[in-house]
Amino acid sequence: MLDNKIHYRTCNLCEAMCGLEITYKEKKVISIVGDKKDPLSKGFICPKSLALKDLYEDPDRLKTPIKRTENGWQEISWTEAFDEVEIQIKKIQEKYGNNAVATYQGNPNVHNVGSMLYGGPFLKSLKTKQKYSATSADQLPHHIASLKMFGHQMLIPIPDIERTDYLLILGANPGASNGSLLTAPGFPQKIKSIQKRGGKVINIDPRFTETSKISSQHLYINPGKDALFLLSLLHVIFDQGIEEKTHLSNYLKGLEEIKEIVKEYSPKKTALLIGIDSLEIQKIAKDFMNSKTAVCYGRMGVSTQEYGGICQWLINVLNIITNNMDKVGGAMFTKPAIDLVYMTGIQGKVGNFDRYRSRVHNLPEYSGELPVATLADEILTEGEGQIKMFICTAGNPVLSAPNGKKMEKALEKLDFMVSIDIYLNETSKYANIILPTTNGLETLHYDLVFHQLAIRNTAKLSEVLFEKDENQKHDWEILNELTERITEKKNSLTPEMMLDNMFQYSPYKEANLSVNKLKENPNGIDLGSLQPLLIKRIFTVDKKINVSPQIFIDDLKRLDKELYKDTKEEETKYPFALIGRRHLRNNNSWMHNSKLLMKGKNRCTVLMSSKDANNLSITDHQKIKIISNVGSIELPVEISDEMKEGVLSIPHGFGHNRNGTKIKLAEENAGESINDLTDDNKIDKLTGNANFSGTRVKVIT
Ligand SMILES: Nc1nc2c(c(=O)[nH]1)N[C@H]1C(S)=C(S)[C@@H](COP(=O)(O)OP(=O)(O)OC[C@H]3O[C@@H](n4cnc5c(=O)[nH]c(N)nc54)[C@H](O)[C@@H]3O)O[C@H]1N2
Ligand SMILES: Nc1nc2c(c(=O)[nH]1)N[C@H]1C(S)=C(S)[C@@H](COP(=O)(O)OP(=O)(O)OC[C@H]3O[C@@H](n4cnc5c(=O)[nH]c(N)nc54)[C@H](O)[C@@H]3O)O[C@H]1N2
Ligand code: SF4
Ligand SMILES: [Mo]
Repeated sequence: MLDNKIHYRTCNLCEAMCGLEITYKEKKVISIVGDKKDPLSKGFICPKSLALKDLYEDPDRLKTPIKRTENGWQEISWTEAFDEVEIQIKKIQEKYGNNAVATYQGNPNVHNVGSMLYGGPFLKSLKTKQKYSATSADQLPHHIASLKMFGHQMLIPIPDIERTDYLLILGANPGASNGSLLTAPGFPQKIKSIQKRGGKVINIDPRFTETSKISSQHLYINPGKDALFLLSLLHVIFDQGIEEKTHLSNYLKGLEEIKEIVKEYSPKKTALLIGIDSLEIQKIAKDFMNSKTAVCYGRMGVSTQEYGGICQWLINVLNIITNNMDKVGGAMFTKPAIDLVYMTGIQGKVGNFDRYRSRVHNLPEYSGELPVATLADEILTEGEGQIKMFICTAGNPVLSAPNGKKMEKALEKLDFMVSIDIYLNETSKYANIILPTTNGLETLHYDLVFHQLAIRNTAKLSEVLFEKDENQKHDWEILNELTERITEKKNSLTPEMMLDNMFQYSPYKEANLSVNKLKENPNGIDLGSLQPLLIKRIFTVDKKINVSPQIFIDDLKRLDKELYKDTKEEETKYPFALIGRRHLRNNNSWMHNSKLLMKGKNRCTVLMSSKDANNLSITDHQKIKIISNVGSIELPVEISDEMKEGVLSIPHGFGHNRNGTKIKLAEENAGESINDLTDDNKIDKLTGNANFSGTRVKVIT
């Protein structure tokens, strides 16, 4: 009889980086609990981590490359698969040019060290401008704000939620999402701790969410109006007068400009549009500025708005002018063990914006990629530069990109498609070849991205728990093989060797970090709390923090023109504004095949306020049709006074009712996809980010 063994690792399913203690025997997980010795998470976990066992054991997971033939899917050898992909890339690029091959990198790439290290060289080898990722359906505005203000796309301020006295949360629901661009395992407990310390947490959301429930105060806002709300907060704060000199004062430029601009946005003028009383706006502004420390945090719900860029810019401005930027208890910057921001910053690799534009819709490039909202049209629109081949890595754009039905039409039209994925799902079913990868417990993990975004500096390496089967490949092995075949150059570095190279540049010299040292410390190593450090890292050309970048100032003209326009006609035709929602036991589109997570009642419902339901004589659980200008879906209603009147909510990531997939449990809990309603032509015109929040819809009973 073999004994039970213990394995420590970081959960890589969401951004929280919780430490896990896994008891196992041979190749069987016996239990997963929180690792109390993990210096970041200190024992916290959520129910999703337990699904790592389901993922490992899932009979639907692909383990061998498969090829779509006239007689259905056929298993093929890795050599045959790589040969065919190589031939197709070369053939199509030769015939139509490099840009005829497009790529899309989905969310799990950033949670996978192999994909992070080998994805870049692979994309580079293709020499194509048609690169896409989930970034432009998510956090793109954060990057543009950081690039334009601080001079580096990844210099993203992290709210110091463990030390702040006042946390203002807009468009984020850490109570369900566990936090994003803010790695803070146990976020909900931290919200409660702020209040226990005598501080306040204010939550602004069109829905009374899991986060609202534990906040000191929740205020309903009309979807899409946060830019106006932020402008009005700044109006009140400048009006009160702030002269205090800060450690950043000598490094700021553009203060006078923003001060002048916000004069136009008094709460009296904006309150009605925002849906928050002007006295409340004034109170929040004054409390924010008078708190010893305060920080404003805005995520998905504000990034994916029509003015997502303006929102993320103004959030930074608010934190700066109230003397809360780069300050304990305010918005801070990290110094991780592998300090990618610093390493790239000193080399001048800070990111780019708008060097060129997309072919069909003239949308701006961001650091070599184009907005995913235009991907389908780039495939469908004929002419020079049309996409003919598509390589999708750990992505499910049929369910995650706006206007999923159009995406399906586009994928059908391709000459060739490859998916690097663990499932035959709504997107990969359009591939000619699927290259399956290892996942979770079968992988080595070091978080290159989320240590960069965490509330505390720590370092942790997770070793492989269960060795992969002989025929399986890691993401990095697939990406590396493809890169070698295209470039005809051999790369024999493993992820461990690359990590060791990077540790040599670690700012923690005295800690002597290396792969081996981290293997000896499987719970992780604490490197201390965040410290002010921005001045040494301002990467703008003039070494100033730009409080009023011209692109945002210019974009305010669009806001002025559009936000005050008469929308009665549209609102009569489509009386409801639609928003999304996350659930603790969902993970975007791909974890609905886990038995453990699918327990409980149907989650893919439309939330509607009782007043709206009464007006339309809709009863609880009644199935209704929801219609937008791009499509319609049918779902049961859940009457819920969490919702603001006139606003509906549907979770994203469902819609597993498409034929030809192999995800049995997900198919049985199919739901419908909200992105069959969202419009690919609705974007933040400044950044190109998808605009999901506030999609106009009507309902038919
Ligand atoms: N309406 C609406 N749309 C949204 C959102 C929203 O809130 N509302 N959210 C947006 C956001 S924030 C994001 S990040 C995107 C996500 O968009 P995507 O990244 O396109 O979608 P995911 O659902 O994360 O799909 C991940 C894919 O990776 C596969 N996979 C999982 N693990 C691995 C692995 O280890 N290796 C490989 N190779 N494949 C793997 C899964 O099977 C799945 O096919 O969706 C966006 N879309
Ligand atoms: N359980 C779970 N956790 C996840 C994920 C998941 O799918 N499930 N996905 C992961 C990913 S990829 C990401 S990016 C993060 C996202 O993490 P969060 O940003 O916390 O995402 P959401 O939970 O979608 O929260 C967005 C909030 O914005 C609100 N909102 C919508 N429109 C507006 C608006 O116009 N104004 C304001 N003020 N609020 C608005 C919504 O009601 C919602 O409460 O979560 C990550 N964690
Ligand atoms: S919060 Fe995120 S990282 Fe932590 S256990 Fe849950 S899924 Fe894993
Ligand atoms: Mo995301």
